[in-house]
Amino acid sequence: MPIDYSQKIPNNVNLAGDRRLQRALEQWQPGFLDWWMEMGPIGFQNREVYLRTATSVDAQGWATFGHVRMPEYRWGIFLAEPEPERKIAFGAHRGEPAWSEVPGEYRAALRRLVVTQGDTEPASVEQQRHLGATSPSLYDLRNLFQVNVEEARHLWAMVYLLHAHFGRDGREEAEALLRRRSGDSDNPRILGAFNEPTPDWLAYLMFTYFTDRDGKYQLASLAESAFDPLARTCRFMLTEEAHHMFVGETGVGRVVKRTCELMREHDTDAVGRFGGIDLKLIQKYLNFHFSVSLDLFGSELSTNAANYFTMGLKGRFNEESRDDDHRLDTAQYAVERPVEGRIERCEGPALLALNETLRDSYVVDSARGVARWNKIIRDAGVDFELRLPHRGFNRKIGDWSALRITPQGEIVSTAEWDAHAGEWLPTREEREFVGSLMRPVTEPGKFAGWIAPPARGINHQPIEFEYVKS
Ligand code: BYC
Ligand code: FE
Ligand code: FE
Repeated sequence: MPIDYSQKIPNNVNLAGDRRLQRALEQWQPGFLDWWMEMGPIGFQNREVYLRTATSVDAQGWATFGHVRMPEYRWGIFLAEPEPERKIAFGAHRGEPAWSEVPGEYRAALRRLVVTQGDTEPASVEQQRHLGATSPSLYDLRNLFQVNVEEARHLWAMVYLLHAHFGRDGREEAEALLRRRSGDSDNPRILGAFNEPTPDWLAYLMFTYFTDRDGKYQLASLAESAFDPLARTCRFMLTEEAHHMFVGETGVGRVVKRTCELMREHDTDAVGRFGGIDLKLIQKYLNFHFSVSLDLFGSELSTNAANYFTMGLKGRFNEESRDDDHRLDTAQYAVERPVEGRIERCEGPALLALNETLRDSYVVDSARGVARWNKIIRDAGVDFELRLPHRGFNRKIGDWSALRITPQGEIVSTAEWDAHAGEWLPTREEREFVGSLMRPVTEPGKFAGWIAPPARGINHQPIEFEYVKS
């Protein structure tokens, strides 16, 4: 079904054919817009931004680009096309037809997953709302806003499921999603990383590289769900997610490139006085955002994850291409864990290790972009290598959180950790320094001195295009 843009809420789920649901969502819509005006990007709500709007949901889907004011962005409900006769690919119900409704016995668990996923989306918009004031270019400003409107649409995606499939408690959860606030001590967002501030553009670029990538892996797991509406909505969200990670990978790459240029030009590692960000400091930001994002996968061994899998609610990354029984009745999986002061690989039931299995895929994927950043450094003739820290470093969730682990993966005492933390994570002074570089550049085609221009513009437009009109 094509997307119907004539409706108050654009959709491809024939909302007009279900008046009760349509009315309920139309009642939620003003609250959403209030939230967007209150917690969305500060200072740019009246500006025209060159945004992409989805106009089709197939994988090669094309999109329309044009200048729009963000509050007029057509947030809507877009599900990937159904797969005819789709069968459940894993768990106790493997081989049975996928569900179009929520089975009563799985309602609470499924609602929890949908709410947790939905909560991260507005949280990220809240975390990034003040960045517009210090954008390094109009190109970057536009990308920030593209990410923001799409994350807000991801909230719509989950709210649709709550309204359409979870009755009254679903509607209450949809309201609560508009009430929680990132970093609020009374009513915070659900997951840790989404309550951290995103104080500057380097933090934001790292966030879109590392934290949006958690989104990719979680959405891909939910895209396997036996609950077909969830699977289809996540499949479409993943096509939007690709751009968010592109912003992160190319953005950090451009910072790295600029730093290397300054290093060559001034023949020094310390580029701070020339308005750049030292590679060592980039490494510290990387350490922080990688470790915080690893926490988002949950504990190494998790009965929640095992239950979600067996129930058919949340699968593995690329579930169908895996060569096993897809039930994990007897399968084993090796997990790296701290055991009595040593780090060991322990075999255990694969079913319990699903969070770690997903984290493993994420770590491999994360390393690919780091390798591309290192190529930029090598090509500039600079002798330095960025590295992912050990997975136990700076963890707050799971087995590692009880210990202090260096980026190299050594177990150390709390005293030793505290003495060295400033070498591994950005210090307050360093964050202040990066903050001091964040001065807005608003002339089309111009870029702040700490970041290189991109290789090309958006949608074949030139780099000096007026991506955000004044
Ligand atoms: N912070 O069995 P465990 C995205 C809780 S990002 C706080 O280890 P489980 C995006 C947990 O709830 C993708 N609490 O965990 C990116 C549990 O509580 P109970 C978001 C945490 O349940 C950028 C207890 O600790 N999507 O889309 O297996 C921009 C023990 O938990 C945390 C999803 O997360 C934490 N980090 O797994 C915008 C998908 N971790 O039961 C958007 C849906 C764990 O003791 N969520 N806890 O009360 C899930 O699949 C699971 O909830 C999790 C946790 C993977 C997050
Ligand atoms: Fe999202
Ligand atoms: Fe995202």
